[in-house]
Amino acid sequence: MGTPTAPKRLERGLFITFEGPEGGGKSTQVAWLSQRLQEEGYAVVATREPGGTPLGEGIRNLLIDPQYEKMEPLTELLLFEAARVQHIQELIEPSLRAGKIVLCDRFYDSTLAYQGARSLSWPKIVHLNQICVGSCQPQLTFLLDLDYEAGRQRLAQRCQDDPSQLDRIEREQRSFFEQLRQNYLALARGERGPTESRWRLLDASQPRQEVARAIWREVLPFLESRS
Ligand code: Z5A
Repeated sequence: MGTPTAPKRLERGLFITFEGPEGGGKSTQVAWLSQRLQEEGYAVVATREPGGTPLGEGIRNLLIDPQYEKMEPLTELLLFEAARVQHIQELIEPSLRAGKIVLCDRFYDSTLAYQGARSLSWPKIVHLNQICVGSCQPQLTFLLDLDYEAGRQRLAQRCQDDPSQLDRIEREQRSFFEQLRQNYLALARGERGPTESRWRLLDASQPRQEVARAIWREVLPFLESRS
């Protein structure tokens, strides 16, 4: 039996984030891409926000618990950012330094899109994101764009049409979800600040395999340029 080969490491790691409204298929695509990259021999860390560390997962439970329906928008913002600081320090940066590919299901753009749909000022959110994220920036960000109706249908399937299964944020009004989708589209199109070349806007209503193929096409050049 031959000795197993060590996973391939990239010189500076590679940080890829997945964003979008609920039901867009982020978790599905993170799992697929993670498997594909590992089959190609890369060292991969698949993680999520809020979460990714024991403390972050604890904060996640607070954030999505429907019993805290009275959570203040600023409290919510600070909890997302607190979980993120822990995630970056404990998992993301050490993994990138070790040359791994980090796939993250949501990152700070979720805060801009979701908390930006609440009664918080945009500059305040941007400023807090800068403090908490610092130089830990993704090189590639996929926006899996899906309209409200399609996202809700997928969510209904997951919850087996039982509204009591919805978490605190999933219980928001339709207008909230429509606003956050517009926030995402504005970010990806560079309408809320400088145009950032890291964005890739994908139609998440396509079949899973089509979305996965589109993602792979975008990831390949990054692997080639960093190997
Ligand atoms: N949030 C925030 O407000 N601020 C922040 O800073 C951060 C997050 C970081 C928890 O996130 C909540 O926190 C979230 C945003 C907020 N609230 N909401 N709503 P989350 O990522 O855990 O929650 P989510 O985005 O709602 O997860 P999700 O509904 O599971 O979405 P997803 O990961 O994009 O989709 P999925 O699990 O891969 O797929 C959902 C279903 O659709 C599933 O049955 C799949 O089999 C199916 N699916 C997936 N792809 C397809 C395609 N292409 N066709 C058909 N069906 C598909």
